[in-house]
Amino acid sequence: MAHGDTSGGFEKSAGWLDWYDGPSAPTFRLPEGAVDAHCHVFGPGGEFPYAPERKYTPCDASAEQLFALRDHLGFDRNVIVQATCHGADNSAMVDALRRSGGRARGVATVRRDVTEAELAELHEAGVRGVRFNFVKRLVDRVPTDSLDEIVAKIAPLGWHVVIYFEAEDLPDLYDFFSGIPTDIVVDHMGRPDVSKDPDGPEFALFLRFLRENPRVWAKVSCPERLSAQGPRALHGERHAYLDVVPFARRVVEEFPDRVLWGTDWPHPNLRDHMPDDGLLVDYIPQIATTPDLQRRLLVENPRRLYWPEGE
Ligand code: 0GY
Repeated sequence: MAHGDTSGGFEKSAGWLDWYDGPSAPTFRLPEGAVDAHCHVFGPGGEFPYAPERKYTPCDASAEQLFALRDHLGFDRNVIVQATCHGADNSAMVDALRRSGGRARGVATVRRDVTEAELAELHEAGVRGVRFNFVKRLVDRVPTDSLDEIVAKIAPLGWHVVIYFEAEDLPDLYDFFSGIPTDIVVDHMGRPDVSKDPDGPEFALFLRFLRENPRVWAKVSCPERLSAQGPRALHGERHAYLDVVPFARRVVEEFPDRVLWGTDWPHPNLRDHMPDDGLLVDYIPQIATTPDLQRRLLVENPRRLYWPEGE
């Protein structure tokens, strides 16, 4: 399979950018044992067909390609998150977990009729969480009505819930999310509008959500997706996405034990630019400014959540 192909007779969505082949070597040296806590695998479509209800068809991005990126950037482990283009068929993600030699854990998407046996199989493969997508462009229906039922099934396994939503929807969903009884991980800081003031009411609500709910964690990931400025380098060629920094840095500094970071490779649905993953790694020391914060963000926190049993 060549880079940028989509196999299995599927046609890649128009305007879809291929993931960046040949990422640069980061200048920032990741701490030993670092975890890329948000990334995906796509297909290959010929082996793991894309879901009929998908809102986009990506180019293939295989487990081998993900593991090559992991080694190139200097990560030790991955958390592979189920993406909507595979719906509730977790087989590509599970296959990647099984090939990882224990170096990947997963977050699945399941339907309300998932059985105990299916959950046990996912657990055995390395799944430790279930994802609910509230971003309206990505799903036919937001999963408000199925969430409670699914959470009742996964809670006994010690799994957590991953939620993806946009900042403008948090006021309506605040109470609903606050009632989830498990740990909750929010993708990409709840997608703040970074053209707004980090001290303004919209981001203040997100910070309040974290303050009032000690079981809520945040991924301070995806500057490339949130940035209005883009990868423009302002203070030296390896500093990019500066408009996102004040948001992410604030979350890291106030909640250093409840933050995670991931590349989001292979970066679905980006139409303006495709990030160089080496440059994304160099973004990390701008938001986690000391070795202690970096170790918590990249090693201790993800390991506590995904490898609580230790090595
Ligand atoms: C991400 C972001 C996006 C897509 C998905 O599951 C998905 O399809 O999460 C997006 O389009 O913002 O984290 O991969």
